[in-house]
Amino acid sequence: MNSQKPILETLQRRSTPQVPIWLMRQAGRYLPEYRAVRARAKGFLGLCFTPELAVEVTLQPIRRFPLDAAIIFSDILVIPHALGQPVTFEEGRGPVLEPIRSGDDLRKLSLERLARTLTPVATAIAAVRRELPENVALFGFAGAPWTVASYMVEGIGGSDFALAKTWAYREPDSFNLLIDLLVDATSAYLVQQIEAGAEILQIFDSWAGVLSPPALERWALRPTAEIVRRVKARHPDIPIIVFPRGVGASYARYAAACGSDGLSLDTGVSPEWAAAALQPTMTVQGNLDPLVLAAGGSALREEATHILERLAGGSFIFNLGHGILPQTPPDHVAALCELVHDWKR
Ligand code: 1CP
Repeated sequence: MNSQKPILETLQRRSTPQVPIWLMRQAGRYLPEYRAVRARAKGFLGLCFTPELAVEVTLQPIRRFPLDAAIIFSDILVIPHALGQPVTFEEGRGPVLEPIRSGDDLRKLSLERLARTLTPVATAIAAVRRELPENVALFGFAGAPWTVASYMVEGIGGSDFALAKTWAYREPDSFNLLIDLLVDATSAYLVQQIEAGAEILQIFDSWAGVLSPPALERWALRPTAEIVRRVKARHPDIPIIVFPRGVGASYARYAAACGSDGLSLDTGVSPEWAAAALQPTMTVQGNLDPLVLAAGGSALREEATHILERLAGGSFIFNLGHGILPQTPPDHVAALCELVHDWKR
């Protein structure tokens, strides 16, 4: 049934004639048609929770480029919102949350309204599935507990994580209650996405790389592995890709212990190393520098070729090492898709 979808074939470790490609954050501000829809939505969460609009922006990059997958338009911070934590998205500033800082604050959160609040995402997933070309697969996604917790505790992104880490180091038992709550919420939400029609999942741990190896094991790897285990217990045939950004040599720990089918590599991972250390047991995805895509020209051709030469011989999905940047010219995305699909294995 899925045999025409190269990404699903790849995740079953079968070789396809063309190297499949999709791009993290492929829907977004670099597309003028996204900015137009965003301008008429009631805020960013209004865009995520209005199925008609979420479907439209999910399909925009698919209409423009020969990508092998769509990813449902939403955000990792819909989970804190659905648990009852106020979240807003401010123009030019990114997400802002009313922070939770202690075990006491956790009492404000509840799983009770989770599935109902997130139903519009499921509705959008079902609608996208009806519209996608038959060779294009649909990703569902969520953030990993550590990354989502770090936004919940810090209140903003891109901080130094001092508050989240201090809580984790000083009061691991109460921090663990937050992580466990996120494991429950995220597992349930991912199952909901599969049952609505998601064919692959990606779990984003964008801030895994700030943790020491023991903290990584406890707060990032183990909770992520538990989510993978729970989702696979219900839906063993749905492939899962994990993106533990910035973890360096600990990618090998993820390959050994997180139970996913694929790993998404950040830009700093050497493709030679990934081919030797990860690809024998995992599908790997990555890892072009988003700034190379924004720059274009000969740098784009050289860097993309460097990655393809080293990884396209094994189980491989072309992607970026992190999300596409708003200043990226859409023409560069078209050129990259062509280069990847023309690659002769
Ligand atoms: O106003 C806007 O339009 C805001 C920009 C924006 C967009 C387009 C945000 C706010 N979220 C999104 C969509 C989004 N976020 C997707 C959609 C699907 C696609 O890929 O096309 C996905 C998968 C995400 C995931 C996400 N959100 C991550 C994980 C991936 C990553 O980039 O590391 C993270 C960390 C977030 C938090 C977030 N939401 C939005 C912003 C600007 C951020 C990052 C803030 C920060 O830098 O800390």
